[in-house]
Amino acid sequence: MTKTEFDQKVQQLLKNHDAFLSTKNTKVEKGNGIYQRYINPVVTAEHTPLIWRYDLNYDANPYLMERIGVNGTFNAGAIEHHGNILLVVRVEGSDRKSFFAIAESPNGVDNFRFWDYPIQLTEMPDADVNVYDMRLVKHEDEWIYGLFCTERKDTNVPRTDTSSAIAQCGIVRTKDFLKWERLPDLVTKSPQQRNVVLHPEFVHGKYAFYTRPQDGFIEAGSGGGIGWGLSEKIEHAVVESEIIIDDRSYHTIKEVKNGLGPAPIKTAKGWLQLAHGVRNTAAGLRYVLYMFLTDLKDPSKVIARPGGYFLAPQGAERVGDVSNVVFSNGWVRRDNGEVFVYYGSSDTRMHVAVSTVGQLLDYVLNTPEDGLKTGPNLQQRIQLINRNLEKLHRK
Ligand code: M1P
Repeated sequence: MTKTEFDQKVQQLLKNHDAFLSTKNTKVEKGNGIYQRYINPVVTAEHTPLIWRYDLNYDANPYLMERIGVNGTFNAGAIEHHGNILLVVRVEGSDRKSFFAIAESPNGVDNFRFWDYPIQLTEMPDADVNVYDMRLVKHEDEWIYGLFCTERKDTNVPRTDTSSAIAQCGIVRTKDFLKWERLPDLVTKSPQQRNVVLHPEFVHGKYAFYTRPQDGFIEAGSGGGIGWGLSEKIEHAVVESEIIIDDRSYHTIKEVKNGLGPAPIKTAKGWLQLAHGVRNTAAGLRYVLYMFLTDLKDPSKVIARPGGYFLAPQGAERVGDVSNVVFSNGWVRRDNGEVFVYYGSSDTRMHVAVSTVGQLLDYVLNTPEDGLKTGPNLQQRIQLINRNLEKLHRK
């Protein structure tokens, strides 16, 4: 390739990429009345800037190769900022390492464009091996916090065990999304912590955390469930004791494990909570999203538990690097009551489903609770059928 051809090809690449980023997204026509999915994923590996992947200099890259690949973009934290939607996306390189980067959209459903530079976290003395799944929350102390999973090698295992890892909760804060202050990792009694979320308000004058204590990196062991604990400070956050507010249980969508998603949304009737539940199957783990409502004054008290899942992987969402997974750690409530639920599918790409506070409250308050057995759950359905047959004058 001559230099002229190279330059023309670069221009074409940039043009094609811009056209791709500008693609309009449209609602999936068929909905369930609870939320509306969108046809296209909102952020994919292809959305990442070309300057992150290609070396655009002829002398250094005469074949115009992709130098450093991106494998996936998923599990993003979300927030509204100056009227736009910001996603702090988990970007996974082809080297398996994740980092955080901000993608911004004017409408929250398409035209997401990454900022030029990814977020560069300050390293702690015990450096992160991998970081992922940031939950953003605008706290009443006026900082915007990002809580994320920091993963390091478990060094207390035989040398031949090259997989065991320890997950803990890293904490950063910002006011402008440009400067990020790293605080010491959260300290709890659990050997493993993932899916930790900061509650947006003080509770009894303290910082309140949703946790997920586990024995193992993958297995819940004697731990598991969504936990809750308070800390005096955020600068050296310590949760001395955790209570489980939403347990995993046999023959439910959260039999194997569960974990909170994004920070809850405050409504007149309680805190709307979104979480993921995991069950095992012959085809491997299946991750779905579910919801519940907690008390306004005591956010650790569950006051409504709709049975079953809220959103499960569907169609193309079911396939990816870790198939049969949906995972959400970001949602945004807009001033008009709309709620944009961002979710990653199969640890590969990001999607949005749009609902409203009214719909979500109706869903959590009126969906019957799981009776935990076929008998009572079938009775719930029979009652629904009876009501409908009466309405249709067939009974
Ligand atoms: O691979 C599925 C998900 O697995 C983990 O979730 P959990 O801690 O509940 O098992 C996380 O690594 C998450 O990022 C991932 O999507």
